[in-house]
Amino acid sequence: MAVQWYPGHMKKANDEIREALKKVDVVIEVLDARIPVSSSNPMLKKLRGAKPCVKVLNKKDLADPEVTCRWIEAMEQEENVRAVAIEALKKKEVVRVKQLAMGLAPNNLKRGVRALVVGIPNVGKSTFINTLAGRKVAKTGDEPAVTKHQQQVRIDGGPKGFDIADTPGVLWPNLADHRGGIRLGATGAVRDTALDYLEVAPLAVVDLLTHYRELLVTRYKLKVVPEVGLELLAEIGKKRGCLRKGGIVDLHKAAEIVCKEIKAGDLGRISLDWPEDYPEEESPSTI
Ligand SMILES: Nc1nc2c(ncn2[C@@H]2O[C@H](COP(=O)(O)OP(=O)(O)O)[C@@H](O)[C@H]2O)c(=O)[nH]1
Ligand SMILES: [Mg+2]
Repeated sequence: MAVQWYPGHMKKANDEIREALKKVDVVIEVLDARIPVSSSNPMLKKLRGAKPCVKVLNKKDLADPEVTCRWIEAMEQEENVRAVAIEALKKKEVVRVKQLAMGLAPNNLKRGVRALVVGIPNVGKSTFINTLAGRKVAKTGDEPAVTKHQQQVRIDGGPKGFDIADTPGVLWPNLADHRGGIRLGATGAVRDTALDYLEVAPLAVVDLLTHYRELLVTRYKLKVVPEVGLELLAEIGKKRGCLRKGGIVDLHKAAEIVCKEIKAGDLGRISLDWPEDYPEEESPSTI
């Protein structure tokens, strides 16, 4: 993994978030719309307690719209939680998050509403803050963990104002959940160079086969569709000419192609976490 999370770092991040939460009225939790559970932090729900929360399903342009709708519905079952799908570069959609946050905050505040933006690396927190602020206040990038220091940003002043703070420290994803780790890898939340393509791709293609068989068959022009991950990957490799001497399929090359194309959204709009895979009591974010 590009970012190593050690118990010491996790404790520090936990303490920082706990302190930062005391100062705010609302939490804005940014998630990757394709993997709203796998891209969540396992401790956040507990840390947040009863504090109101807007769950932002960002990168909706890459996710399956129908699945995203169902996630929103499921998330809003929780009291004091609103959920919305956005593209962080679209001002109108980002402003909607602000409106939802203001609607959840106590209405007797003399000062403006204060919100804390939280989320694991690479979900689009900085992009969101920049779009809302209308200027580049937070560094963005395709690399996880770009934000190292907390930043406070005034969006509007006065009693009707709105202030946001970026996550202090770095929140980690649920490292105990292997399935989630694979999905984080497949969507590019974990940096390419550190990714073991051959570990991610066979499981990712089986994931895709479950819900997006047609997209997979169309993209790779598959005639034969094996159910076993490595065999399916080999079939894709053949179609893409990933062959070594003697006609042996170069699985590594095939795995790299598949990972890059899923990450780029080349297969179409896909969601890897589905609400029915996560009954409430088993949700990793409630651990
Ligand atoms: N397709 C798509 N990409 C996005 C969106 N929001 C952010 N990104 C990209 O995701 C990457 C990580 O964004 P960044 O704001 O740095 O994430 P942070 O680590 O959470 O602050 C960048 O390459 C962004 O351009 C979105 O709504 N759609
Ligand atoms: Mg950032």
